[in-house]
Parts: sequence; structure tokens; C-alpha cells
Amino acid sequence: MNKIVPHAAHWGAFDAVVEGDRLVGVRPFSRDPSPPALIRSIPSAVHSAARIDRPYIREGWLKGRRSGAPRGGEAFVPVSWEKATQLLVEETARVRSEHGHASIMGGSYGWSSAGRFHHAKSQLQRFLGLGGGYTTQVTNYSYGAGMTLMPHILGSNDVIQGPVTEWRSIIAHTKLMLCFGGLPLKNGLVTAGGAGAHEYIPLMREAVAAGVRFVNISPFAGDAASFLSAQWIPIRPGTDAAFVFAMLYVLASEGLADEAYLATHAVGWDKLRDYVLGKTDGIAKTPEWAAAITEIPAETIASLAREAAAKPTMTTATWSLQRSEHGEQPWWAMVGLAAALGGIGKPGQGITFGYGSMNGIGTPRVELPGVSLPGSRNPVNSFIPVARITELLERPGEILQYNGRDITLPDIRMIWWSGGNPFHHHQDLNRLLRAWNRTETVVVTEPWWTPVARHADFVLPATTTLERNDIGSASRDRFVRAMHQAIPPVGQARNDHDIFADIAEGLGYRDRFTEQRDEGAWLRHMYERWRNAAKIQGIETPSFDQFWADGYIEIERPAKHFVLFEAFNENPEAAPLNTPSGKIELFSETIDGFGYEEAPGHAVWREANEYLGAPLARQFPLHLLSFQPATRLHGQLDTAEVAAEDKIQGRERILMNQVDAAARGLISGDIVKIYNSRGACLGAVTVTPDIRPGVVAMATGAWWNPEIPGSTDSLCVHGNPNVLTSDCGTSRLGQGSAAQSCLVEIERFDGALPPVTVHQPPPVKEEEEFSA
Ligand SMILES: Nc1nc2c(c(=O)[nH]1)N[C@H]1C(S)=C(S)[C@@H](COP(=O)(O)OP(=O)(O)OC[C@H]3O[C@@H](n4cnc5c(=O)[nH]c(N)nc54)[C@H](O)[C@@H]3O)O[C@H]1N2
Ligand SMILES: Nc1nc2c(c(=O)[nH]1)N[C@H]1C(S)=C(S)[C@@H](COP(=O)(O)OP(=O)(O)OC[C@H]3O[C@@H](n4cnc5c(=O)[nH]c(N)nc54)[C@H](O)[C@@H]3O)O[C@H]1N2
Ligand SMILES: [Mo]
Repeated sequence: MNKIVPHAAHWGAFDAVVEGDRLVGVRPFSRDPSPPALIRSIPSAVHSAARIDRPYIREGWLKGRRSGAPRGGEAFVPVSWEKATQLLVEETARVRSEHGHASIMGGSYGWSSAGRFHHAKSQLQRFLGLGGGYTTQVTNYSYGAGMTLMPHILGSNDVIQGPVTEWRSIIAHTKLMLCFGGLPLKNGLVTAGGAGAHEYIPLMREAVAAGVRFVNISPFAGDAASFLSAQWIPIRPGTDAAFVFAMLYVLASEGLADEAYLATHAVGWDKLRDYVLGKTDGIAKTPEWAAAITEIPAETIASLAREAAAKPTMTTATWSLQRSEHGEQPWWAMVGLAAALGGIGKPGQGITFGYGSMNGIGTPRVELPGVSLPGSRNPVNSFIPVARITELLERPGEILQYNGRDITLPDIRMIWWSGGNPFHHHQDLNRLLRAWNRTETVVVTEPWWTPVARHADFVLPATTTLERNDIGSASRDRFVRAMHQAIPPVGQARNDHDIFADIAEGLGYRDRFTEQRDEGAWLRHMYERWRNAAKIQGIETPSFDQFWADGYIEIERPAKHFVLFEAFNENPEAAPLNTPSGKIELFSETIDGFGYEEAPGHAVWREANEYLGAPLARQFPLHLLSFQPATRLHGQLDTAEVAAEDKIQGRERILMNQVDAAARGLISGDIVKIYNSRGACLGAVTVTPDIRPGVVAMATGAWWNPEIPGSTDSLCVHGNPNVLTSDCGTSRLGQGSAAQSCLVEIERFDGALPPVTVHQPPPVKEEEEFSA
């Protein structure tokens, strides 16, 4: 008899079907109106050959080869949990006393898994924080530049993180929706913490039925589903700010800007307008000027501006637009556009970043916090903006400028990573590995032999969510989900919480770490905290036992359609924004005061080093976009069937226009080498008219597979675009990831096709063999 238990993942809630000790299938959650295909990958991922079966230590580390070691190129020696724990207790104590807590990197950026108790990064940071602290990472890869900018100009990050103006408000009021980067369906598959219901597609369909006209301003037509019947404006990547300035030029010069709104709700319109009209730098940002930069006809831009001024317009941009050099600028320019249209705070108008970036953005819900593990304090005030990890390791003691501050970079000796994969998420992986090798000890907890596990010294096998009990919850989702343990731990895997509890014991603080609760007691504790928070907002929820038996809780949709900045729109004096002026800052004295030439006091057009108009494009004439994968979540599920079925001869696809393919004698299915001065990877060509000429696109997430493991300049035979991407910050203001600013060249790969080996465990040396 099969056992069926409720469970959840970032990519959807499901019921797990269990036979004996094995997960044999999944069924979509009955309340999900559009369950994602991705859940099909779960059973084979859980039982994959790439699971880490027991603890390991890198051979060289055991032999005393620490900094400078070529991580990734050596065998691993299996050890007992007792031995791994004992060695880590000693090593952690040594680093703490010799180099201080700031020398321990515990930022551990990454999505971990759904389930809020066994959230790996939270568990790790609790362990390090209670032991004295660590250097951490602030902001995120998703919208790091944007979230540094928005508090300066809109007083908070609500316009990204929400609650944002709802889709129901769009359905009722919007006539035109400008979608920079489109509304890619693939991105709506996931919600951090566990998607209970995918309401994104049904809501978009309602908007179509209500007559909203969609415009997809993106290099990729596929960013708008065909049911949207969107107009496609195939812009050059990295030029959106120029496009928006030209729209502002039309509004300003034709008397179409909402001057009354700007006078009462914004500061700095005069400066922005003078810049757009060319009064400050002698360059009028006319549609003709923008046409040369964006390769979009001037008339298209001008007529869109006129249409937007005439109709209730919602503006949105995907988060990827700010993951590029000067990524702050297009977003700031768009806030300027939405303000000049007078729409910020009006139903169905204004601006939201990310309707197309994740499930749950603008879906109707009561604003409730998610269930969460109580945070722990980090006694050390040492941090970097998340995407500056390589620089941190490269230049200890030097200054990093960020958002008006000068940060002295600490000297990192030990790295801990749990629930994230820097060899997935970071840019310029060859450079990252060179910097990574400067540290003495790297500890990774992971269920799978992912690239980060392969480049660690201590590899500690963690359970997957199916092997433990937890609660799935996201502030963006109306459902809270019980996640019942489905199977026993695979191999010698253990829960992150238990791994850290044992190390804490050796270091003398187990009880402070566990608070003497076991898994069951923690789940009840977290649930009761959340239940009280809900009660304060007038929402009654069942007892823990009832919830656990039912498998989920649904919070009803509120009747009112939420509109962001509604009160501010109605009365900016009575409900000011949390900015210095209380208004929308189209000019920011604060940012101006930082004195960053590349990011002055108002939005500007700044050319990136890597885009199709840059001198470097003569050598590397194709702009590579590395977008989110439809077939997995980042690097997660890459070993499983949904990802595998989409690859060609086991290589990640690269989308290419006919013109660029023909110029290189390529057809669909050809294996190619994609390269620039930073690295090279293989990919499999898919020719499509849906991507504009000059642009190629490859999803992130195929596990980094250097042909020569441990080398820092070897071909990735699998197709990880991060061997190609540039590791510059967006600017000193946001210091976000600039992954989308990347130029490459492509040629046919005619050599014998090297095997993809990264989904199998790395070479292992048994202890006897090692000690002999
Ligand atoms: N070129 C390029 N690069 C990008 C982006 C891009 O657009 N282009 N996007 C960026 C963005 S927005 C993001 S958010 C990042 C995502 O980067 P990450 O969040 O680092 O990517 P994931 O693959 O989700 O990493 C989570 C890891 O946690 C592990 N894990 C899962 N469950 C558990 C558990 O219970 N315990 C432990 N210990 N580990 C667990 C998984 O196996 C996986 O390796 O990538 C960034 N990188
Ligand atoms: N299935 C799936 N969904 C995901 C994720 C996943 O891994 N898998 N990851 C999640 C995470 S962590 C995040 S942060 C979000 C990220 O969400 P986004 O950042 O919005 O996602 P991307 O897919 O990188 O970009 C969306 C689209 O923007 C377009 N684009 C890129 N550069 C430009 C440009 O310069 N100008 C214009 N106009 N368009 C451009 C690309 O064509 C791309 O398809 O996605 C989330 N959703
Ligand atoms: Mo992200």
C-alpha cells in the first residue's frame, strides 16, 4: 500500500506518494489552479545518484593543504560523522581564536529549500551567530541594485517586495500595461518558501479578457505568453533607460506630463526634465536619440508615450533589468515615467517591479508574515553586498564602496555554506574559484554533489525536505502547508539543525542552539508564534494538531483590492513617503551626495562596458542573457528529468536568431562553444525568430562542469553561463549582480564531445587507501 503525505517545495505544493522507503511519485496539490510540471522531477532528484551518501573531507585538507589548494580537483575521503564533527569543532575554535569571528564567512546566500524550520541558511546563521558571529551578506542577487535604490526614492522596498498593486486592480482599471522584460510564465512557477497555489496565470488571463493591452518590451518574444497577444518591442538589452528617457522627452516636450501630480507628489522633476530635454548635457533624449541606442524606431517609442499619457497605464519591469551594469538607472527612470504619468498610487496605474518575476507578486492576499524560525543576532558587524563575494576574498583589508559607505573588507579564513550554491549563482566562476582557493577551510552542507559541494573541504550530507517534518510558508502565498516526512534519510544524511547542534555541542553551546527543543517542539513553537501574529490581525487559524492533520491552511482573499501608495496618492502631506522629502525623489540629495560619477542624483543613461553598442561588441558581437530556467529552480533539480529532457546531447540550450546562426553556419541541435575573455562553455543551439538578432539566451542552472576539475580556465562542457558573465557590481550605489551585461562569441564545436560528469559523485578515496 502506498502512503500519501502532504508536502511542499519552492516550485509547488504536492502530495508525496511513498512505497516503503522510496518516494515513487507526486500528485499536485488539490487547491492549485495551475500546478507546475516541475514537481515531476522531485522523486528522481531525491533518489539521484548525485546524493551525497556520507560525510567527506577533501584529501588535500586532511594532508594539511589548505589555502592555495586547487579545490575541485582532488579526491574526497569518506569519514564518520564523529570524525567530521570533531575536526570541525577543532578547526572552528582555531579560526575563531586566531583570526576572530569576522574571518568566518557565513553569508551563505541561497534559496535553501521550502520549509521554514529546516531552512539551511537560517540554521547555519543561528549556529554561527550564537558562537560569536560571522561576516555576512546583505541584499540579494534577485534585485540587489533595486533594493538599495528604492528606499532613497520611494522610501521603502514595497514597490518590489510588496504588497504591490494587485492584479485584480489591473483587471478592473488598467488599459495599457508596459512590461519591460515581459511577464515570463516560467518565472511564475516558483515562490520562495513554497508556492501553495499558482494564481498568476489565471489572473493574467482575466486581465486579457478585461481588455488590457500588453506590450512586451524585451529582446525575447517568449517573455510574453501567446494568450497575452502582446505587441513585441525587441529592444537591445541594457538600453531600457534610454527608451524610457525618450518616452519622458515626448511627455515633457508635448505637454503630456502630469505636471499637477509631479508638483504635489515628487521632487526633482525639474532636474530630470532638464536632463531629458538636453539642457544639462546638451543631448536631447529624443526618440531619434533613443532609436540609435535601442534599435527601436523613434515612432514606436513616441506613439507608446502618447498612448500611455492617454490611458490608465501600469508599468512593470522584470528584476533582471537591474541585474546589469548601471542596473539602478532603468528602474529609476521608470519610476520617473510612472510619476510623470501621474499614476503612482492610483488603482491599476503606477509601477511595480516583478509581476513577471515570481509567483505571488500582486496576487490577492491578506498581508501576513510567513511562519518563520526566530532570528538570531549576529554580534559581528561585518558585511558585504551579496554579489561582492569574489572581491571580498580577493582583497582583504581594502575598501569597498557601497551606498555611501566605505566598507573595509575582512580577511576571510573559513567559509561555511548551507542552502546556497555560489558556483551556481555567482558571476565569472573561474575568478571566483581563484579567490575561493585563498581561504583555509570551506564547509558545505548539501544533499547533492553540486558544484559548491565539489569545491569544499568538508562535505556534510544534508537531508532533503522529504526526509523531515516542516512547515511550508511564504508571505506571498495564501496557503500554509504541512510538510510531512515521507521517507527516512537517504544514506547517512542528517538534518542541518542536527549537524549544527552536534558541532555546537563540541564548542559548548548546544543547549543555546537547540533551546532544548526537538523538531516537533520547534514546529509547534513556530506555528504558535505565527498563529498569534495572525490573531492580532483578526485571522483565526486552527490548532497545530488540526493543521497538521488537514495538511494545509487557506487564508481567504480579502475583499478589497490592494493599491500600493493609495493613501500617499490621495494626500501626500498626510501620508508622506519615508523619503527625506516625503515625496517621490526623482532627484535625491542623498545619492547626489555620495559623489558617484556613474550614479548621480537623478536617473541617467550610462553606457555599459558590455552591450551591443559598446566597443567590445566588435570582438564579442553577441549579447548573452542568462535568464531563469523553466526546467528547474536555479541549480536545483538539474539532475532530474524535466531538466534533462530539455537538454540536447546533455548540453544546455542556447537560443539564437536565424541571422546569427546563419552567419556562423549553425542550425538547431548543433553543439557550440560560447566564449569570451573570461571563459568558455558548450551549449546546444536552438534557432528561433523569437529572440532578436545580436542576442542569445541561455538559462542558468546547468551544473558547472569544468572539463578539467579544479582548473580555473577550463571549458565548461555542460553549459553554465556563469563562466562567461562579468563580475562587476551594477555601480557603487547598489553593488548588485550585473550578470545580464555580457558579450560573447559563438562557434561550432567540432571536437569529440566531452562527457558530462557532474551528475555523478566525484572521485572518492577510501580511508585505508588514503592512510596507506
Ligand atoms: N548568470 C546569472 N546568474 C544568476 C542569476 C541570473 O539571472 N543570471 N540569477 C541570480 C539569482 S536571482 C539567484 S536568487 C541566485 C540563486 O542561487 P542559489 O539560491 O544559490 O541557487 P540554488 O540552486 O537554489 O541553491 C540552493 C542550494 O541549496 C541546496 N539545498 C536544498 N535543500 C537543502 C537543505 O535542506 N539543506 C542544505 N544544506 N542545502 C539544501 C540545493 O541543493 C542547492 O544547491 O542565482 C543568481 N545567479
Ligand atoms: N522557473 C523558475 N522560475 C524562477 C526562478 C527559477 O530559477 N526558475 N528563479 C526565481 C528567482 S530567484 C528570481 S530572482 C526571479 C527572477 O526574475 P527575473 O529577473 O525577472 O527573471 P529573468 O528570467 O532573469 O528575466 C526575465 C526576462 O527579462 C528579459 N531581459 C533580460 N535583460 C533585459 C534587458 O536588458 N531589457 C529588457 N527589456 N528585458 C531583459 C529576458 O528576456 C528574461 O526572459 O525568477 C524566479 N523565478
Ligand atoms: Mo533570485
